[in-house]
Amino acid sequence: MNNIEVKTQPYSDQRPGTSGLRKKVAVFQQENYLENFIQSIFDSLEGYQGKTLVVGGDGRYYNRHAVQVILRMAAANGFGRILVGRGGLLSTPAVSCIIRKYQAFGGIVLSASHNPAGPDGDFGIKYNIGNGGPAPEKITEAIYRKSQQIQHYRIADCGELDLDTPGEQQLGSMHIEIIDPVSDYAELMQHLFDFDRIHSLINSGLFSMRFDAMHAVTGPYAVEILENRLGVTPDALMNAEPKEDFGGGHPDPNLVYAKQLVDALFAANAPDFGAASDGDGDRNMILGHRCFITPSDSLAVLAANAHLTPGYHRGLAGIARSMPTSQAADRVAERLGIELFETPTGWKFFGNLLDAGKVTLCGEESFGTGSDHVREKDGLWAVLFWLNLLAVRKESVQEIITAHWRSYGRNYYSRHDYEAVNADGAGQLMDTLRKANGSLTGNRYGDYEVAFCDDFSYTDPVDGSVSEHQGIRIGFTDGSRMVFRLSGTGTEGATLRLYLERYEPDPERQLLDAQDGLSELIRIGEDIARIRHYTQREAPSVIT
Ligand code: VG1
Ligand code: CO
Repeated sequence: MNNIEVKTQPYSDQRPGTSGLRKKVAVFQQENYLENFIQSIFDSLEGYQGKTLVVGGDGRYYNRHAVQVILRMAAANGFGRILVGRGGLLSTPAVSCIIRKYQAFGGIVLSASHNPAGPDGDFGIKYNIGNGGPAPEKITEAIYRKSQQIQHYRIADCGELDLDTPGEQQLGSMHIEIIDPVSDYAELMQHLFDFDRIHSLINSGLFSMRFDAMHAVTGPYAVEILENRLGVTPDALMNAEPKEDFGGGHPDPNLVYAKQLVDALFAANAPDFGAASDGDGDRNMILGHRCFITPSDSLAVLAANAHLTPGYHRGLAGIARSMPTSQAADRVAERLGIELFETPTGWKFFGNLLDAGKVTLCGEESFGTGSDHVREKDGLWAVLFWLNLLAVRKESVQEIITAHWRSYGRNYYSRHDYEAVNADGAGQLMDTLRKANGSLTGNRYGDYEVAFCDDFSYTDPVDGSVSEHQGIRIGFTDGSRMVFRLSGTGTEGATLRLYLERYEPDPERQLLDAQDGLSELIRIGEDIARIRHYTQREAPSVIT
């Protein structure tokens, strides 16, 4: 078998965003587009000759093709071994788990997460480093620079590889191992949580649940872990078969896109527990009988109860949350006497804190929760964590959350997204806010007075790297906050996110719907930023 060098030209738009490079499938299908990016990844790495690379994706359209290309390019570039999930499938947290377990050099994840899939949908590529986590900005910027200079790529000249038969193959001097996508991950979960106790709860006859895999990658994981190991009945697993177009859906586990599950959990005879995961299995949504847990509250509840699980019974080193995530977890950290870190949006910012042993749990408001067991957020992990808590506490989801609020106070929280708006308008909105920064302090809006306004900048406490312009924060004297930022994962126009938060210590006033609890702040936010004017939208497209 020969390796060949193919001449190519740079594309100008290969800068990774919040979570890898995400584009329309048609963009990836341009000549050499995929190959350029893969070669740029390899060109920005050092010392991988003869080492192991993990490859897998969420199974969306173009996944199989991309895996074929990556394997041939990895062989031509000198990797020694490839671990690839059967059928090219691996969830994002499973890639992280496998990189760590087999001490691989790194991994490539093929996913555009919750973005819709299919020939007209999105595709994405993410590089993960040897700790199992997303490449830090230093590396993603290096990849981008390489992509601007690329002249040729290297690829093995061979036919289609068999991705479906477990076992070993040889491609030139590189070994390829087709591995079971689920077993290593399932074993790790079993180690962290009390499967016997969860099994008893599920089979007690007193508990019912639903899990919605949204026709994305977590289907096989849910079947093996929830059904085979924990005894959940097959009819409790919804949309468990992965499809290349995710069944035409939008595998984003939230109140808007996971409607089928939400309807089931809010029906008259609703089950006790409901959960969903996203396209690549790193997000989670938690529901109880006619009740929804915001991801920010979920992080706080997991932190406050972690000692009840085998994996975390020794307690937590610290907690990290992304800046726009609510401060509910801060109150738990304070009571536990542990440190809380506030990072920019995106899981890559948690890696150093986890590696340094400074934090055990991490979370983002965007339905992401995880811990030091891997270096990605982890959807099924969060579901199992909640099941473990329900099995130990023997209370309902609703009882657990109201007790939490009573004890710590409630952080009313919501995110309003204006998706795919005009990019210039969104840019102007942010610029105008940025310029107004200093002059807002002291302004009064109804009951609220601005205490500070800034553009969030983060200095990594481990390596000192600085990340600027991570979102405009407006804080009020009563501790309420709003944050404005533009999405770094969208593929159409711009997406404006408005994050809103208000603290309510009084248990008598904690039971409002979040939109009602935040109504005045919502109005103020729309006003201050002149959202209607700049986005030409009357209302947000998604409210979570
Ligand atoms: C969004 C979320 C962010 C998350 C990222 C990747 O980014 O807000 O919290 O880490 O998606 O999640 P942005 O830049 O669009 O706000 V996933 O599940 O897409 O890998
Ligand atoms: Co995801």
